[in-house]
Amino acid sequence: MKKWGFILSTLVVSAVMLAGCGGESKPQATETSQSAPAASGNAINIEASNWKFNQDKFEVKAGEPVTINFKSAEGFHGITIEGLDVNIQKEGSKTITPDKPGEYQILCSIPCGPDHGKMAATLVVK
Ligand SMILES: [Cu+2]
Repeated sequence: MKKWGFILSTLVVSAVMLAGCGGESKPQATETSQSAPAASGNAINIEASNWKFNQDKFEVKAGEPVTINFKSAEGFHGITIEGLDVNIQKEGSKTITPDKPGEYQILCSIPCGPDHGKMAATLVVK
């Protein structure tokens, strides 16, 4: 919870700073820099639909914290990552630091329908 509070306040401070700087520069420049915070830090976005994930493979670096953002874009799904402490249902985020390089199976954790068993992706830790 503290983390989110920090991120939120950082965003607010950034927004205020951008607004302050924007007074003298052109509006286009402000818009471009506003998209920067979303890309900061290591994060992967996994989206589930009926019955697949948005990517077959997700790559992260070993030894670096990565935030896994999960969302059920269609239907009701969840994810577990075998060998890693990740279990998110419907939607949510979890930050992990995978230490060991390798390939980890990402599976749907909710019996979601006829092709539930086909829902699989790979997390590659390099
Ligand atoms: Cu499922």
